[in-house]
Amino acid sequence: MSRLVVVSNRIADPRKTAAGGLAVALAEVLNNTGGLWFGWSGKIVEPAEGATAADAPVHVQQAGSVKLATVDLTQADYDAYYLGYSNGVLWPVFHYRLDLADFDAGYIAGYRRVNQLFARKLLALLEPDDIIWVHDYHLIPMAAELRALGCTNRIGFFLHIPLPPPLILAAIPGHDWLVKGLCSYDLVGFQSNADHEHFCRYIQAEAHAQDLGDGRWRVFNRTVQAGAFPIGIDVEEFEGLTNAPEGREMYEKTKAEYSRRKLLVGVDRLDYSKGLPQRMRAFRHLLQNHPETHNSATLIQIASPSREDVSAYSDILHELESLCGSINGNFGELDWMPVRYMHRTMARARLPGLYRASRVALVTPLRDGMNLVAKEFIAAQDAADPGVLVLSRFAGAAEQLKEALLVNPYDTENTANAIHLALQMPLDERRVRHDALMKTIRRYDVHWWCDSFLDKLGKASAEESGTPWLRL
Ligand code: GDG
Repeated sequence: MSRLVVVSNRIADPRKTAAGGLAVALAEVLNNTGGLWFGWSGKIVEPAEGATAADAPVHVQQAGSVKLATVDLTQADYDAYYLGYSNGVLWPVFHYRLDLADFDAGYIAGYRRVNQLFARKLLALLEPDDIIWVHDYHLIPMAAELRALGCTNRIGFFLHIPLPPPLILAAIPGHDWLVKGLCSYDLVGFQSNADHEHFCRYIQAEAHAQDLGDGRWRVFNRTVQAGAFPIGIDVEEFEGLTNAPEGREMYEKTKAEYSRRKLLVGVDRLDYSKGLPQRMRAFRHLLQNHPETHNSATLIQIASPSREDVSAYSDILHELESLCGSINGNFGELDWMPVRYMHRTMARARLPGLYRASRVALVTPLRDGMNLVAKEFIAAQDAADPGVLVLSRFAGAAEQLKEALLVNPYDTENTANAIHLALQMPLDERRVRHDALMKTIRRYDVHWWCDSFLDKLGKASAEESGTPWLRL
């Protein structure tokens, strides 16, 4: 069996439970193959005198049978590659937010420099038979940079965030360079059929790609395969967390504390893609138009701090704080606060208890690759008395989770009505919906995601993908 090499911007120590389902799933495959996980160390370190960023050492550490290898970044590289191009250009545009993109011409060079640095450092650690799996928007040009150094290993890529329609993608200066980078992989995976379709439409319209069938394309003089591989969660691991002492304790405490109310829950990174102000407006609309919800419904919103050094994030923080404050000010009573908002990260072991104690989950991003919170909420429910998922139609998860209450988060009134419906949904209907949702998340769990992607990548013929490798 070939060794698996995972490459991502940040790596997680798979032995730590806080790492989450994705790290756990990747760790399982990495463990089986004695694999390697490569990425940024998370540290910013300036080169020693006389050295350059290219001399950065690789830190190697053994975590069980998995090898973790990381590289530090300089401040200039971090600013251009991470803050600038990845999170100032790709993140907003891929989430359809051209208005928030900062197309500073200097960023792209830093983005490319770090991808080249990673490629050079990784190459030295590779064995001929390794299968390489690169993750996410920070590292789109990795395969092309590895190819340029002579790497002939099989390389796959998975995009965790959405891919926008061709005309939005084409607004990025150098979009053709990025897509050429994608086409240097042997297999490119997307979260949803919609994202996959955007890729196909782009390469047909802009690069005259020829459809070879079965997701394979002839483009830029080579063959690339693409498909949708919706990511899932480790359902069993999450059920285990729900029934573990900390999960149960959180559940009991929350149930007791809110015994007179129905709880609604939102758990998101504080990010403009997650639609938090729109969600608060919908909740306010509910309170305005359904007085019976006063004193009886409480929304707990966890907004975990995220990318606080990117400026668009402080705007969303202030908007959210002001909305929560005004809702509580206008509707709250001495013994009832409609919104409990926490700008903190909650321990992972406590999340399932909070989900289980909640009657309704609000997962209403304006755009999301998948959204794992939706799946975690389903997995944490008591099947005999389950809660209801209100889900944005613009989350990748909406393609799979048809039995949720699907909403358009831009439509305040309809979202408020869906929340109202969810709060009142009879037990029979909640059970039927939950049962169907549970079947879907069990079938398409994180192991299915890993296995189906790696199976396809393993079968993608390196010979067929062919040379010459694309030079970016
Ligand atoms: C990207 C894509 C795609 C959140 N707050 C806390 C906390 N979380 C955990 C959740 C969940 C994860 O973080 C968030 O996952 P999402 O899927 O919602 O979103 P992104 O972080 O934006 O991830 C997304 C994902 O990649 C995977 O491909 O689904 O579309 O944007 O697991 O539980 N965890 C803890 N405390 C918190 O306060 N411990």
